[in-house]
Amino acid sequence: MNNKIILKTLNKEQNSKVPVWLMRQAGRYLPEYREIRSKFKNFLDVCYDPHTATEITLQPIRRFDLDAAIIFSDILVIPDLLGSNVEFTEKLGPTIHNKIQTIDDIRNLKKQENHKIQNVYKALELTREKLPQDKALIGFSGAPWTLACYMVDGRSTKNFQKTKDFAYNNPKEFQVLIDILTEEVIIHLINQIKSGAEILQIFDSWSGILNYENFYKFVILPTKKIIASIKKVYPNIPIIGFPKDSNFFYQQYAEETNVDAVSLDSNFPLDVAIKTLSAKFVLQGNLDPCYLLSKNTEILEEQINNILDLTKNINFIFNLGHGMVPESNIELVEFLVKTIRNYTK
Ligand code: 1CP
Repeated sequence: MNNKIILKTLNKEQNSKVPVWLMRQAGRYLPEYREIRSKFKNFLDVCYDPHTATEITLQPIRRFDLDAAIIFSDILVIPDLLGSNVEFTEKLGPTIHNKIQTIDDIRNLKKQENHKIQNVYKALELTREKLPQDKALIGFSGAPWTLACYMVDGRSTKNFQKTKDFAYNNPKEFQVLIDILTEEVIIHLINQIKSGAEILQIFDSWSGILNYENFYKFVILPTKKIIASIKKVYPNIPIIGFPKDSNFFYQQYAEETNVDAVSLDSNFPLDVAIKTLSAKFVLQGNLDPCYLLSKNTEILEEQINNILDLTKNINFIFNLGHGMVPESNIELVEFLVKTIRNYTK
């Protein structure tokens, strides 16, 4: 029997408790995070410092009774490994200095030698040593499509139109980029398992901007390959897929990629997910992160109870529909975790 309740749920074992963790549970809403962050200029240097990354990973676990820690890192470590030269600026977010603008830029992509990505694996090892035995450690990666979006557009945009334009006009070459990223994601995720990750989550934050044809090519097929490759070596490590904002395509994503669990964004109707997905897949997420901004607990409590009532008879992991925002109220996070902890199915 597993003493980690999130693993019980992911393995579909009988479980009267609802596990909980929160996307971006470590980060700017915590003063202890801001203090450490102020000592570093470039955000990725925080991720590449194993002791600092470990400390930040553990911060929310010390404060709240969460069931899992997610390693403090970022999806953009893979583009950085491939020579994108990623910098985070205060207001703009990530900037990719070596954007992909031509076919040659894809041909010239090269894995950087002795890259600091190794420090992410050291951080996982250190975190697993320090993490209480009843808590699980989550490793993660961006999915190929989302990584390609940042590599081609060069920064966060509304609709990543440069990436789409490049993909539509250079289908062969764009597929080469997706294939390179698919291989790197597989390696990155397997390295994380070897370093102590017990669960994996694949973030496809921009999958929701694609039409069906392109969703199939750039989201479903690469994710299917990633999961098959990992399952071949580690069949028992649960994998959570998060094809954010993919509404009608969620079902096919889950069926074809063979994920163990799907993370639902806040727009996906939970009752529909229960009807269409919960028989085969564990569900996670859905609470709008903005409910953590309120000044009082009542509005949040109603939302939590709605979700708990609806998911009473299914395998469910409590989480948000997207990452926590920096303005989140710490007391409400405490309240949320306690409410779920006190609930028995
Ligand atoms: O200066 C700071 O403190 C930067 C804020 C920050 C944090 C806390 C960034 C910059 N990344 C992170 C950590 C992070 N990123 C985690 C850590 C673990 C945890 O959840 O606690 C994870 C899982 C991510 C994943 C990530 N990074 C995603 C996928 C999830 C999502 O939000 O859709 C994406 C898209 C990124 C890119 C990224 N990293 C940071 C920023 C500002 C962005 C851009 C986001 C955007 O384009 O809107």
